[in-house]
Amino acid sequence: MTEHRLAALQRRLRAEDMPAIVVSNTSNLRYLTGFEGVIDDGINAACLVTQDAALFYTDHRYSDVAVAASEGTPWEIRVQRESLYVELCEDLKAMGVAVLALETSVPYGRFSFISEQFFGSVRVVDGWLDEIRQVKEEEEIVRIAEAAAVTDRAFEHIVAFVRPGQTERDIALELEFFMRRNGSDGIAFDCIVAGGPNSAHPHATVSDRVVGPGEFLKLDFGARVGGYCADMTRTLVIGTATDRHREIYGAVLAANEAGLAAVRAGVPAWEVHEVARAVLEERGLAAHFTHGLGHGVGLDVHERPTVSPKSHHTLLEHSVVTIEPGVYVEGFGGVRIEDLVVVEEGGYRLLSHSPKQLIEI
Ligand SMILES: [Mn+2]
Repeated sequence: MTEHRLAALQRRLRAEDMPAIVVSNTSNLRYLTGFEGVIDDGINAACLVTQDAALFYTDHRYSDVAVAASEGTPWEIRVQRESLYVELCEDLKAMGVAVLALETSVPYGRFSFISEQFFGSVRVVDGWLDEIRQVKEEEEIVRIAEAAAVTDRAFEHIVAFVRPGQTERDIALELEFFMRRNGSDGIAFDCIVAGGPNSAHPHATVSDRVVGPGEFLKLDFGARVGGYCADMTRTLVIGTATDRHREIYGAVLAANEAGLAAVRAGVPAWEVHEVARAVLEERGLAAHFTHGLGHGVGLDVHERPTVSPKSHHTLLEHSVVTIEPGVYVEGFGGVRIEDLVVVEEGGYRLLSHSPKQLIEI
């Protein structure tokens, strides 16, 4: 049951003296209502939450399942007659709500439409749901851990599968198929499989390039279980590793371990980034580490907190974050080693259990 999530949002409304908020971001709808099997990426739906009411608007395609899912919850289902937001604005008027909060993620067209339809004033608020979502409940952590376990099994499978002569696309498809075949509903994001020079691009897109000896092969992928994502990166060497491969790999692994060791509840996220970056600095490789150390993971693969030099977030107990330092050498290749962890009071609990020693294939 997810009533406490709704209650947390209603507390925020009271604290901010805000009469109501419209939530239409799909992950936020899913989180807030807890409706299973109702909300998909194509849904036409919105939540209207006031300080003491919760209304879920959708159209007739979803009305039966929404009504069934809402049984025994505080949610009242409203089925669209002509236009969802016209009717929502009429309800606001009937309730006497004069100020309405919208999320920053609301598309501009919808923002304009609501602004025109709503007789009162509109205010955009930042991150209210993201803040609530940052601290995971036990059942959410269980799902993320399951997604991480499927991801680990996919890594074990792909290490046995990969051969020189395959293309990045062959390997990415195999990863995706394995995960979906073994309990992943869809995947958390498009698998990144990047060989040789392509591995020097942090978020390379999968190509038809053939993987060959003497190259790094970077694999960044994640399963999704019960709506919750996993995210892990491992980097292999095809053929025999050279001293250059070992130097870069060893530096990234040391940065990954230092970053993990800095994780605990209450630490500013930027400090954890800095600890890992300092390890690469000592080895003269910090200039090749060009992104943040990590990010929160949950219903979305990238969510609060941001673990980067400019982050103002703090690691909170029961947040789930990645620790993923990387070194990218243009024209040669790149290494990233990414683990998923639960932040705990005095440290962390590792959810990614795939081996991290250098693997040569
Ligand atoms: Mn990641």
